[in-house]
Amino acid sequence: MLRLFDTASGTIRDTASDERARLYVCGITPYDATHLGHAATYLAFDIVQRVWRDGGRTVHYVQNVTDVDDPLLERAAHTGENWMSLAEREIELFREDMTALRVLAPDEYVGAVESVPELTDAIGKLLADGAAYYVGDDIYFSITASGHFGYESNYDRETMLTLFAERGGDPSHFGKRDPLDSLLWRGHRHGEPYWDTSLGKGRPGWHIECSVIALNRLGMGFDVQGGGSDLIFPHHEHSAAHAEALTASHPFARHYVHAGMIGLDGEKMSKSRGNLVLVSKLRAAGVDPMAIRLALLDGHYHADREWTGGRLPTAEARLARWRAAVTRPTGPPAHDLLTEVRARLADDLDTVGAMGAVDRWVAGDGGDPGAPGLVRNLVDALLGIAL
Ligand code: 5CA
Ligand code: ZN
Repeated sequence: MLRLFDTASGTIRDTASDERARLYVCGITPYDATHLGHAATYLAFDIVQRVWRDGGRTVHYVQNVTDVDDPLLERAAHTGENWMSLAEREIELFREDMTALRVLAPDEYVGAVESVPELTDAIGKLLADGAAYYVGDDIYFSITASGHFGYESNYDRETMLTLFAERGGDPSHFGKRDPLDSLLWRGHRHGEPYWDTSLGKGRPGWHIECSVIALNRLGMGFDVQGGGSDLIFPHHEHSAAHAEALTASHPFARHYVHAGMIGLDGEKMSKSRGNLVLVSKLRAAGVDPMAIRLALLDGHYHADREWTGGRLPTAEARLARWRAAVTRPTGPPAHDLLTEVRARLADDLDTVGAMGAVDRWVAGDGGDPGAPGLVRNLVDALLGIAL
């Protein structure tokens, strides 16, 4: 049984008791290339999927791609590129990076653009139910429409207001009923893309995208809603509240799981700050993607952590040791190692502990001819490292 830290309850709890596990992980906003922070977050959820599959569960994994939103449109306006071709190029690069890192692909990879009809249907229903209201041509969600608003982040109102302003919200927008009410639909502004719909001309807001894409494919009460910790508020709080208002049921997800932020030079690695180490740049420089993967898994997913120049050489040396060890004709018996790696990963994805156990096997000697093959397979299946 995989146990994961759930942000909403603040505890480590069992996941997915059903045979079919349902996973939603927030996807990229494709205006710049995948950096090591994104990669670390998708790797954490890749381990979730691998542990579930290893435990005999089938996994239904849905991921979105925010292929129309302010940061993408702003970047395209800045460089003069068409926003759709920018998105298309960056999505392709992201997929190449994920494939190189051996991240298992989601079953459904769904864009906001292709989901506009679903999104307008949902927003129309929220309007009809009194959970949403017009401010001019824009439509806002009323946080009072969900009886549980705040349960996911557990932040106090002041923290919510601060984070809302920092992360794409508009607390002081005139005409809103509550500063924390979030944008569901943005009425058409000159120069911006729009759809001509029953709601009027405009484009969808951000939180409703993940809310509806997840709800319509996984249903309510799915197992894990995942992303980086910068999505705890407002994004995951609001997407849960939207779905809960839409269905008059609770909760949206059973677990809210958040990966820590990867930092560089003491600051969160981010496209807007520009302090990036790109997966594609490392690959182009000839770095083995398996070394990148090992380096990122050598730290607990939940903790904020710093990327430093020393991490890659350490991972490369470890990878070489592991590769040498599995090409030996014999090694120490490895059944206990398999049990230990499984136990470490099931305990809130303790990849550091799992990798330490592999190190100990690698350093040992023994005469079991089946062991090197078993270790190669378990490292491949559970950690996603091809030796
Ligand atoms: N499209 C939205 C989600 S619906 C979005 O946040 N896109 S993103 O491209 O900005 O981020 C993609 C994922 O990477 C998110 O889960 C985000 O939390 C995560 N992420 C972004 N920066 C970092 C970082 N420095 N460290 C770890 N994870 C990060
Ligand atoms: Zn999302």
